[in-house]
Amino acid sequence: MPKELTSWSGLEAGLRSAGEALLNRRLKVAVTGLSRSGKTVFITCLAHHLEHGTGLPFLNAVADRRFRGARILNELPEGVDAFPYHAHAAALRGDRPYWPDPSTDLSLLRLELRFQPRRGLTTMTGERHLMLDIVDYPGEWLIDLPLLGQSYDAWAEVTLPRLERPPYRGRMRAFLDADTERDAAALVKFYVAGLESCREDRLSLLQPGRALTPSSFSVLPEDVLFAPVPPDHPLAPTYRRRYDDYLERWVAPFKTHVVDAVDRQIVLVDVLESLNRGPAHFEDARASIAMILQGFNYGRSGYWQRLLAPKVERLIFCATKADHVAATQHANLKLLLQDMVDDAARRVRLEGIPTESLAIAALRSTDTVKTHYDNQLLSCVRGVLDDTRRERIIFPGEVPPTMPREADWDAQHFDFRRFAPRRLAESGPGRNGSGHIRLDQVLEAAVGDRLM
Ligand SMILES: Nc1nc2c(ncn2[C@@H]2O[C@H](COP(=O)(O)OP(=O)(O)OP(=O)(O)O)[C@@H](O)[C@H]2O)c(=O)[nH]1
Ligand SMILES: [Mg+2]
Repeated sequence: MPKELTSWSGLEAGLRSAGEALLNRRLKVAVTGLSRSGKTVFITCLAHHLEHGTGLPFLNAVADRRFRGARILNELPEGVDAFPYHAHAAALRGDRPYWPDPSTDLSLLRLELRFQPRRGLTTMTGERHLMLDIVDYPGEWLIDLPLLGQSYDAWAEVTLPRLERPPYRGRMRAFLDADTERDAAALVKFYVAGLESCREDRLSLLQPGRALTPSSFSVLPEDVLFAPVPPDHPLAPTYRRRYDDYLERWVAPFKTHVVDAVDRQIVLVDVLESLNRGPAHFEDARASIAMILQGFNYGRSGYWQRLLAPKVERLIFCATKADHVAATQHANLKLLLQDMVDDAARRVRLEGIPTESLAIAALRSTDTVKTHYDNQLLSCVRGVLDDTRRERIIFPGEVPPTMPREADWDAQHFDFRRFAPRRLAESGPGRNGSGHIRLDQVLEAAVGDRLM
C-alpha cells in the first residue's frame, strides 16, 4: 500500500477511535413536553436519584452493582445557563416542599455518570464515564418549532380557521372581531390576550410561544410580534417581516439546543390533564405533540452521521403524574398514552427505531388505598392536596384504555387533583417505595445500553 494511503487509513482509524470514545461517552437526551407536562420536575428528580445512586432498582447498572454515582458538571458551553438543579432540589427537599415555577428560560443540566463496565463485554477495566446533556425550557417555546418549515402566509392560512372553531373561538373572539387595519401593535395586543386566555384553559397550539413566557428576557414587545391575518390584509406585509425575524432570532437558535444532535428522546405527556379537560383539549394536545415530533430526525445513523449529526435512535413516551390515579389504572394509562401518540410513534417505528411507553411519576406524591363505597371496593389515592394542604382520599375515576368516543365523554367523570409534592429526600425505600413511579425504567430504556 502506498505510504500516504497507509498514513491516511491510520489517521482515519485514529479519528475513528477518538470519535468512538467521544460518542460512547456523551449523550444528548431531549426531554420533550408541552408546558406543565412535568419536564422540570422530571429532570430534577432524575438528577437527584442519579446523584445519590438511590431508588433506581430497575436500572441494570444499579441492579448489577456497577453504578458508581453521578455528579453535576459546571463547565458548560458558553452562553447556556446551568439548570438550577440545586434550587429545584432544595425546594422539593425542604420541610414544606413545593413544586418549581414554570420555566422561563433555556438551561442545561450536564451530568457525569460513573459506572463499571459489564464483565465480558470489554477488556477494559476500571471506571467509565457517560456524560448526559439534558436541556430544560418553557414548554410554550416548543410549539414554535413547526413554524420553521412554514411561511407566514401558510401559517396564517391554517391558524385563522382553527381560531374560528371551538375550543379557540370563544377565547379569541375579541381578536377575531377586532377592526384594526393599520395598527400592527394593537392587533397583536388582542391576539396575545386571546392566547393568554387559551393558555389559562390549558390549550397548547399557541403560536408564537414567546408571546406568552413571562420572563424579562424572553417576553417580546408588541412591536416585534405578529398575528395571523389573510394575505390581502393591510398588515400582512408587516407581520410577514416580523414572522421571518422571529424565526431567525428565536426559533432557529432554540432548535439548535433542543432538536439538533439529539441521541435519545423522552416525550412527557400529561394524559390525565387532557382527559380531565375533555375531547377538544385531548385532540389539541394530541395534535400539538404530533406536530412537534415531526421536527425531530429519527433513524439509525452510520458512524460519521452519529459523529456529525446524530439522529434520535430511541424514543420513550411517558404519561406523567401517574400518581394522580391508583396503581390499578396504570396499565390503562399506558394504553391511552399509546393511543394518543399512535401516529407519531408509527412514523418513528418505520425508521426502525424502538419506542416504548410508560406511565410514570417523577415524584410520587400519593399512595393507592382501597376504600368501600356503596358496597364496592374502590381503588383510591391518598395524598395532600396542593391547594388546601390537607390530606385526602380521592377516587379520581377510571382511566379508559383508548380515547373516549364523543358519546362517552359525558358518561365519564374524571377528577384528577393536584397534589402537593412529598419530600424528595424522604422518598427513599421504606417510606413510599422508591419515591417515584418507573423513573428507573425510563432511564434504562433511554440510556441503559450505554451503561454496559
Ligand atoms: N403528583 C405529581 N405531580 C407532578 C409530578 N411532576 C409534575 N407534577 C405537577 O405538574 C406541574 C408542572 O411540572 P413542571 O415540571 O414544572 O412542568 P414543566 O413541563 O417543566 O412546565 P413548563 O416549565 O411550564 O414548561 C407541577 O407543578 C406539579 O403540580 C409528579 O411526578 N407527580
Ligand atoms: Mg419547566
